[in-house]
Amino acid sequence: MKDHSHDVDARRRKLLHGLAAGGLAGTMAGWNRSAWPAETFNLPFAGGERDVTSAFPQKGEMLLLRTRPPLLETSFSVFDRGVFTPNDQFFVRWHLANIPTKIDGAAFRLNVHGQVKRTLSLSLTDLRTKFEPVELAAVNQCSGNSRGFYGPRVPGAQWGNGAMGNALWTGVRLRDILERAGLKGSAVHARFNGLDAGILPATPDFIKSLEIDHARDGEVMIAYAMNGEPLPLLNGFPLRLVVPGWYSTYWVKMLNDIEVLDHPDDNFWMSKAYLIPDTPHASITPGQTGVKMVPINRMVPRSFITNLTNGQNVAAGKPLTLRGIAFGGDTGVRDVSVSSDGGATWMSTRLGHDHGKYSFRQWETRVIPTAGPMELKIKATNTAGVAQPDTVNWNAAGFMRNVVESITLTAS
Ligand SMILES: Nc1nc2c(c(=O)[nH]1)N[C@H]1C(S)=C(S)[C@@H](COP(=O)(O)O)O[C@H]1N2
Ligand SMILES: [Mo]
Repeated sequence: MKDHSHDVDARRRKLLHGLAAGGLAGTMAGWNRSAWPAETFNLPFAGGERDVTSAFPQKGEMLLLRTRPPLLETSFSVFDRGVFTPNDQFFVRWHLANIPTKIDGAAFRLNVHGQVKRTLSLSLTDLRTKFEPVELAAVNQCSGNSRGFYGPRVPGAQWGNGAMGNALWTGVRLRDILERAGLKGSAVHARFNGLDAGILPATPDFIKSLEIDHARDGEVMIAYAMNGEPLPLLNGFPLRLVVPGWYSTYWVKMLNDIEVLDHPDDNFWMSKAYLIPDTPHASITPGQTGVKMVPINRMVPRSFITNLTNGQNVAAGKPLTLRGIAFGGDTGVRDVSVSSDGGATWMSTRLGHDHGKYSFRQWETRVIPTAGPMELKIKATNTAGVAQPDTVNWNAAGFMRNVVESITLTAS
């Protein structure tokens, strides 16, 4: 199986050098450059036509959902090329339009305040030299990934399956930062804010919080690098929160402020937005009311076929390689199984290298198609025994879709 881990290793060796040399400034030069899209691409649902753009700084070809604030989707074919998603094709999602277009890394400070014994104002050099560096492969997935596939349709960014990506994140443990500041006994939540803001003062600033025990679990990290390079500006240069196993709404980008609170955070983005039904698979029937809502949290398992697309013709009677990626959500992948008879029987696939429990994991198998249509299904089960649901899980916000995927091929 092909794997990007070697490229990542090579880039990682260059990382410290790179950060010392050019890595201390992020710039969005070219932000306003207009470029005619070379082509369009059709996501497989109504209204799924997208321009393919390479007009965004530090980004290669991306599917354009919205220009400002940017929503850029990763072409699904990228996920067939390896287990790590290249930075220049990593999806982009911002809520607020006022995003700094240039950040001076030398002047940048991360401030830590609130229910702490010592307030901190840390430079990027402080972070790289005064704290132990840590590395973790983890999937960053938007809560609304795959929303465009829902019926009934739901409002919000009409993503295909490309509002996700897997990267090797380098940074420091949030726990170490909080320990340096010294938490007071009154600490309840840690609240994270980035440099972006709304155009109008009335727009609620994008701020997210974690319970303090989660914040100091030793896994949540503040990343200054992604796949061995400084973060692209649009993915949060110079720092972003990485909350392994949790939806990326918590992964605050351009992070410059941490406030430790003595009460649960009930700001707009915690108490009004990003809520899910407190039901199995966060699923309700359309129109259902009176459901208890809770903040979205841990991810759930998913798996995808990456080397074949729906409707493709294949040769009958010859071995056909099936290949793809899976992730376990908030824990590792235990099994990825394939069905070539529409779900009646299942067969385990061979799993690729394990880059850690929060990473994409590749899988591969072979089938011998018989002539005619063949419905392929792919199902992941995580190490906690949680499997993808066989029927669509639906809610009004279009969050947490993780139904078993299926594609139909024709063998002749
Ligand atoms: N500062 C800031 N951080 C943010 C957001 C934002 O709007 N502002 N959006 C969040 C959401 S909803 C998503 S899906 C991810 C997207 O991360 P990416 O753009 O690096 O792929 O960023 C998260 N962090
Ligand atoms: Mo998101």
